[in-house]
Amino acid sequence: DIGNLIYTDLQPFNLTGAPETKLFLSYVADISSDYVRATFDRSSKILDFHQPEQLEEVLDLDIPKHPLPIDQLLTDCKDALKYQVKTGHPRFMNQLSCGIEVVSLAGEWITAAANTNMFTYEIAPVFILMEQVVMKHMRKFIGYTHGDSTMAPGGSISNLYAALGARHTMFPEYKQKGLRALPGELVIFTSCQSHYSMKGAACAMGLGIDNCIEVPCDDKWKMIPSELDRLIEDAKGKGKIPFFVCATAGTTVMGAFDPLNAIADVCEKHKLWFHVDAAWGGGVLLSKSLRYKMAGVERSDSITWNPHKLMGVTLQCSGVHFKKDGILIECNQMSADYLFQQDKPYDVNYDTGDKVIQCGRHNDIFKLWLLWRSKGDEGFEKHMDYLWGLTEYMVKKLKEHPDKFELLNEDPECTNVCFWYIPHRLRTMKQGTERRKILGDVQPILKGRMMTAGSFMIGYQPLDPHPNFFRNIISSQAVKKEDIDFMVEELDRLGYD
Ligand code: ABU
Repeated sequence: DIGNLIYTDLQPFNLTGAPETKLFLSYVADISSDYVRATFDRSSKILDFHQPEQLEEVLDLDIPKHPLPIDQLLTDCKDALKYQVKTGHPRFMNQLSCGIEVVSLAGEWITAAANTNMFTYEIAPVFILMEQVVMKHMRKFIGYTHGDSTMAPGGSISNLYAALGARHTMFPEYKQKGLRALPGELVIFTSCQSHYSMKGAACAMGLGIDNCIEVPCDDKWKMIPSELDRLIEDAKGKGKIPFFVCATAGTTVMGAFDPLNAIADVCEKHKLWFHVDAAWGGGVLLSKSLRYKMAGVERSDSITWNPHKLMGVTLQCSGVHFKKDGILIECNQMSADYLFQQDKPYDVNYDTGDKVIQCGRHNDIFKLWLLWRSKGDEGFEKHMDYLWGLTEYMVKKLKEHPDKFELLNEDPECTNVCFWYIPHRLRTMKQGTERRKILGDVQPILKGRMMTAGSFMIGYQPLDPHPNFFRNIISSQAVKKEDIDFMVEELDRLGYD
């Protein structure tokens, strides 16, 4: 029994503490495995919802003055998971990243044990090589024959890297001189349905939100290329300097794919950098029957693609890929002598840390590599096709009940199914502003009820001009048709009145 021991009884403090250390870690692994088992148990709740002040009461979060015994630490581990939302539960369809793939989880465990930093080959030799192999493999799916890539902490930062690379290509002097090197105001173009990170990039880069121009979309939420062309001309007419166009492959709310070939034509005409934010939709590239949605992606200069979304890799796992090699290092290199010595006993091109604006970089590759090894390309193709099959099933189910569900995207391009649940009292109410207002008020109430019940979770949001509606995401391999059936029935049970 190790319950009364404290941290100094374990390694590295106690040099003879290997057996106790192993036992402690095996208990922790058991807690984690039990949590995974409960996650996949459909009879378990997704969450035990507490308001923040209630949760503060039931949890002991204080940092003590004196060491706590191992038993308490094990209880702390259990408690942390007890109130956590089971994002891998088959009925959790709330975010773009749902589900837990156990091979990827195992990868995350090993990653933590290796506890290294991805900035140099010196301290992460295997993982650096692994990253190069996987990034090259991803670039092959994109259609880049050469190029360079880096993993980054999330899609927003990946998009920022793309914009930084574009600016550097156009104005290399910016790196030394900053704003003084620019002949005028730089402008980014992105669709009105795109992720807010492009606005964030415009802020972070000193352009300002006003210089992140939103291009109107058509009735399928896709960027209109002729509008892009018009807005570029308009910006030029005002003396501004367009430099970057972001197309979206899988918009956050509706899952729309922008027409990449037509946007590429506009970019070529104006000689602008063409970036594709495929943080969400990138997984379609792995399926022969789905990759047509991103036709033209090979014409892009850069692309963001998050394996922690459709590919189901444990959070977080994101990357940005460039068609041309050398941009990341030229743009971001600071040559810190203490880290990136040029006279190391190996080829220092393998020290990838100077390609990014971060210094410390988490190892996000092992879990992706291990998962990809487990499935092969073939397994990932099946994985994508499965998600799309379930999405079709869900749309069919909702269409069977037109009195209860009103679909916003009747033919979803991605796995986002957007709809209103219509409570009984509204079913006979005539269409109009009043009904739409009530409908918009009802969805958050219903969301609150599902969180209290803990039976399933889906997200909601308004999207101009539409009031609040649900966005159901299918991105987990755990979801089955029975979960869709359950959701349809449960929405009606919780929201009927
Ligand atoms: N763009 C980050 C993910 C947002 C979502 O899960 O809905």
